[in-house]
Amino acid sequence: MIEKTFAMVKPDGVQRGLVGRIVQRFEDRGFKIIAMKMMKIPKELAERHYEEHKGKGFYEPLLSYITSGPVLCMAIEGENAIAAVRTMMGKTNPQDATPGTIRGDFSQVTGRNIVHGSDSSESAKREIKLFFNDYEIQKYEKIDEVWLFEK
Ligand code: D4T
Repeated sequence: MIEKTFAMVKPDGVQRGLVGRIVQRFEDRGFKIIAMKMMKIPKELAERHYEEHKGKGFYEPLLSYITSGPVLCMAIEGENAIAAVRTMMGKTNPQDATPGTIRGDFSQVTGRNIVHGSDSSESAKREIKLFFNDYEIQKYEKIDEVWLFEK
């Protein structure tokens, strides 16, 4: 099923100059980037994004990390995109992330795990809405689609 998901290169990924290589991986897979923007996340938005973690020990450090510098936000579309993008990112703790995944190749600790991807269809919808306005989501056909998918 064709799905839309939300993905983010976190402040450490931006600072370490990994934006291009991370975006490249999604493009190489044939995923369609349907929205993209850089922003410094305001504290209130970070709190809404991570509201499920409120009260946990890592919540405050997580908020200061995610608001510490610009991030790159993306909406990505493709076959089974929600799970597929998470698989490409690897496990939350980079020590458990397989080599070949983004976290497994570029990061070492959970608190600096360089990317975020929505973990369910509900989160994907919620996060796309949280970070993008409707007019920022592009609806377009890419010329490689006839070769990426069966008719
Ligand atoms: P995100 O949301 O950043 O893509 O991470 P995950 O979806 O892979 O993992 P998560 O929601 O469980 O955690 C959100 C965020 O919190 C940080 N974290 C998490 C942390 O610093 N310590 C921890 O013990 C956990 C579980 C990392 C990601």
